[in-house]
Amino acid sequence: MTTSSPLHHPITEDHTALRHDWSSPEVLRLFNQPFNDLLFTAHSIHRQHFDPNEVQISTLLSIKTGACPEDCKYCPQSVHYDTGLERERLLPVEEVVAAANAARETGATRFCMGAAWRQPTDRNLDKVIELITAVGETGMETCVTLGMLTDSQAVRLKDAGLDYYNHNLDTSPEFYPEVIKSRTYDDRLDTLKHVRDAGLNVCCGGIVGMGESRSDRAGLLVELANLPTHPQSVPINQLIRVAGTPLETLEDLDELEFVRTIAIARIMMPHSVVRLSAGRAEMSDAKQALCFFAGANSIFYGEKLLTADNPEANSDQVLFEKLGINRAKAVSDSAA
Ligand code: SAM
Ligand code: DTB
Ligand code: SF4
Repeated sequence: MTTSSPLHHPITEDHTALRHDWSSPEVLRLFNQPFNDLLFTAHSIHRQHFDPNEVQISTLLSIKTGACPEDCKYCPQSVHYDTGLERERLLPVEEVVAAANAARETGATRFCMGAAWRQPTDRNLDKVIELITAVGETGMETCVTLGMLTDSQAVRLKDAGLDYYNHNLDTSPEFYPEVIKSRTYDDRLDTLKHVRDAGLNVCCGGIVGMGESRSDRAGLLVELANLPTHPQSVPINQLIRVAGTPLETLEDLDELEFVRTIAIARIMMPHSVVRLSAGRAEMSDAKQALCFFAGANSIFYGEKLLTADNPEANSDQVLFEKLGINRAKAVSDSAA
């Protein structure tokens, strides 16, 4: 018997049921389990909390592209690396609303807007708030990712009606300085606190395949699950090796190791929506199917992520049909 529940959990969490005291050795023991045992556990937990045949759809739009002062080694938008990316100023509201309406037509329930900033200025925020208001009027959930936020900026976003803020921890605290020098892990934790305290839903995850060890993957998941509240949404990105970035020539991460990471995220954060995020354009149908079995229940849909390619909408449609996966309905639809 499947106990299904909508893909949208309220912001409040049942603290008695969820753990926030994971240790790295314990999580490494999960990683070391036989693959079938791990996937069986993850899938069983997944079924207790979600409809296993339902996936939530988000669509991304880069609202301000390139020329970012940060030095994140994976990122095509950093000013430190020559990736041949055309920079663009903040997009006008009409263009953003047109993209949001197009995304809604394809079945997306959340529209995520990303800006290549270290942190927004208060004037930047005025303009983003206009975008949030306009996208909110389409009936979609809104998410933005704008870099670091102060506590008062987070409150302004909440007051403007924003639903989710995305800010990733990216990797373990130990591996982090190998990837990013221009802001610290604690800076990220501070922003997450501001977002949480403002009452926004938190979207927070990381990237795997950046040359980190299994212990680092365990360390990232420990940090995410030991936050005071599990992030409502947990994006697990597979590194897209963009030409011109320092991580361009890294080796492939073993694909079953990626599936294990998804499975363990599901076990540790059983109520969170786990998103199979960047990197799907390079994944086979079979790998994605294993990720959905392991507990992933959200994707980015649409031919572009922020700047990188995502699978063609049509091939995702075919994959969903082959797997018998349905798109989760919008909150407003499921409440009806
Ligand atoms: N500038 C803001 C920030 O970093 O907080 C928001 C946009 S940033 C592009 C959002 C996230 O995209 C990053 O935290 C990272 O996890 C992910 N990302 C960026 N480049 C990526 C890549 N090449 N492969 C996988 N994920 C990537
Ligand atoms: C997240 O964790 N992944 C998305 C979203 N949050 C903003 C971004 C992926 C970016 C991939 C590289 C690009 O498109 O530039
Ligand atoms: Fe800038 Fe965000 Fe890219 Fe880092 S990940 S370089 S902060 S756009």
